[in-house]
Amino acid sequence: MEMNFAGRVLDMSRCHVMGILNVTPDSFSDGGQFNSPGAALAQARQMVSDGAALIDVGGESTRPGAKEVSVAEELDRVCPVVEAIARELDTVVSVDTSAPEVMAEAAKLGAGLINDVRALQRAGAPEAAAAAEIPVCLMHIQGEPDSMQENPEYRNLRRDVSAFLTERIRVAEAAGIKPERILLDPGFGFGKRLEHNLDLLASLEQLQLLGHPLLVGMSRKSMLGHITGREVNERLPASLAAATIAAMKGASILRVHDVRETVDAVSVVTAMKEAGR
Ligand code: 8Y7
Repeated sequence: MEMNFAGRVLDMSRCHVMGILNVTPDSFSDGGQFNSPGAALAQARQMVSDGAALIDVGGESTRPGAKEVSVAEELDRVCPVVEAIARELDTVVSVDTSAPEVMAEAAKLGAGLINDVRALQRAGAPEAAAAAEIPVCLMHIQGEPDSMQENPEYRNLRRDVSAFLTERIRVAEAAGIKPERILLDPGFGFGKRLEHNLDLLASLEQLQLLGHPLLVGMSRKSMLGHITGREVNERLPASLAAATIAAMKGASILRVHDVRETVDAVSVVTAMKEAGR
């Protein structure tokens, strides 16, 4: 169960930690802290030394209600950082983008994963991802980030999420993306209320049945705020509990802000799984 991320190979039967690196002026939990390429590289270096196997570089805020950025602006923010991390650090560089131009350019600069919260729904995205010849994460989303949390409804949540991902896999493969390069993500918080997020977490094993490794992101999200009543910067314990549950349930990659702490939590799950085999 290995996956090749532009030359770096990860065993997807184990759980890895992906550090979040926002290069946006407006991200919800660490907005504006890492805007220059040098500061971003320093933050990435720290996350890699804390045990991040991947770094997810994002230049478009997808928090509910965020404004869209132009492709030119996204390229400006993301490319120098992708290039610097790929050149300097021993880690997989993931590019968090929905824009085909950014996918193509980032892959040229050494990115090893395309993380598209719109699951290649933008025109030209499936073809760009196929041509990049690196893995892609297809995430479930209902609606668009600016309006997705307004009143999300499902006929049958688990079936709807599964059907959406199955269709996106079909589109990806039709464009020439190899099945061994596809990861899936239930998209916690993307057009979902608390009850939806909890049901998807409870049934995470079901998504594995689609036959692709899972990437999940719950770090500091409002679902954890709703459960605990904590503000965004006080959600580390809840984030670690969520990460532990996802690792137990077989997630291959956890997208998180707090790398060091999450690596420790995951190491307990991994140690238990190894002992139990
Ligand atoms: C996710 C994500 C975000 C997620 C994947 C946040 C970019 C919102 N969440 N990508 N991106 N999965 N694959 O709160 O859950 O971090 S942004």
